[in-house]
Amino acid sequence: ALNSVKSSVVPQADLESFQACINSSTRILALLGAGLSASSGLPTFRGAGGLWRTHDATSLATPEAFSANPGLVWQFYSYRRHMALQAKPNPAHYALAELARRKDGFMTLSQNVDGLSPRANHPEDKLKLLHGSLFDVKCSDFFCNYAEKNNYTDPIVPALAIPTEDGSDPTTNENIAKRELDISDHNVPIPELDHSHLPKCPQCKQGLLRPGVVWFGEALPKKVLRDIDDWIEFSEKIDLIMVIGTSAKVYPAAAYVDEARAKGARVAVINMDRSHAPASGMRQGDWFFQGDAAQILPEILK
Ligand code: BV8
Repeated sequence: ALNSVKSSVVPQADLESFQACINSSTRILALLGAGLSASSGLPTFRGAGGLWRTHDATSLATPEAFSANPGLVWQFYSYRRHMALQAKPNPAHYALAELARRKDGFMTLSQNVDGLSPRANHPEDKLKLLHGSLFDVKCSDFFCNYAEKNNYTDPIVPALAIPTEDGSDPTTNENIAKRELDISDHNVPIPELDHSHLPKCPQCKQGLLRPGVVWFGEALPKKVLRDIDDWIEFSEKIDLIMVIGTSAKVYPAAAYVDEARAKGARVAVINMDRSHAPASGMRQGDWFFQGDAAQILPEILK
């Protein structure tokens, strides 16, 4: 019989040793970052995509930015909701969902808020969203517990549709399409939106709604942290952690790499940038698959 078709993106030896490891593993973790969705057209945080107009994305992803200028922060998130809705899961999202279906002891920890893993039908019980989702919204008033999941209204309020020059209705399809161009144009001025135009909490009628994501300086969802700690505690040994498309700079998410190592895990990094190994470096027996996750994952997980 003919040799198996040579893999197009990864060295054969690495492919074979990795696939042997996957097949013999019973407990596997995956830590996902923005690089997983790069091929779906969504910009990453650092590197070129880390800018929205003239703002550094991480400076907008804070409670301080929201209380100082909720209109600006909502325009940033409305843009990301819009882009994520236009994007499609790529072959890597589907390959991970497939692995989650066939491997009982596989758990996915995603830092991504773009909703693409859920849209790739990733089994819900095998997917922990560490930083929430662009499509969850909640009340920003400390004393109100209003929260809503799967809010896909785009734009979430008419005012977040960038006004048109000719004053026509900005929420029509052609104007929304045009808005997409304007938003990516760094020169289009960001209109000042005051609170009255922003989404209001339907429960307490006081607070503004905010995106249901975890901002810098905010705690990750307690239930998510508990579920992950239980999964790790329950694991006698963890065989492998895949670190996919993440600069692994954000904590506590990045700490799961060392937690897995502490339970015996080998590490497989899938990243475009050879220099983006986890902080604790690479060890004997680890893998580094350099390139686009959307090409590499279907290859190494088949
Ligand atoms: C907390 C949701 C405490 C929002 C995000 C000093 C000062 C202040 C805080 C800190 C500090 N030091 C540490 C902290 C804590 C801070 C932190 O870690 N800061 C870092 C920057 C140093 N962490 C926090 O604040 C966390 N909370 O600590 O709270 C606490 C505890 C109890 C009670 C109260 C408080 C909260 C962190 C969560 C922040 N929210 N997102 C939003 O999305 O808008 S994090 C944000 O960064 C995204 O979730 C993103 O996923 C995450 C990490 O980025 P990456 O996913 O790795 O993306 P990045 O662009 O960096 O990298 C992309 C990678 O892909 C690159 O390696 C690239 O090479 C690669 N790539 C590109 N293309 C491809 C590819 N790979 C493969 N294929 C490709 N095609």
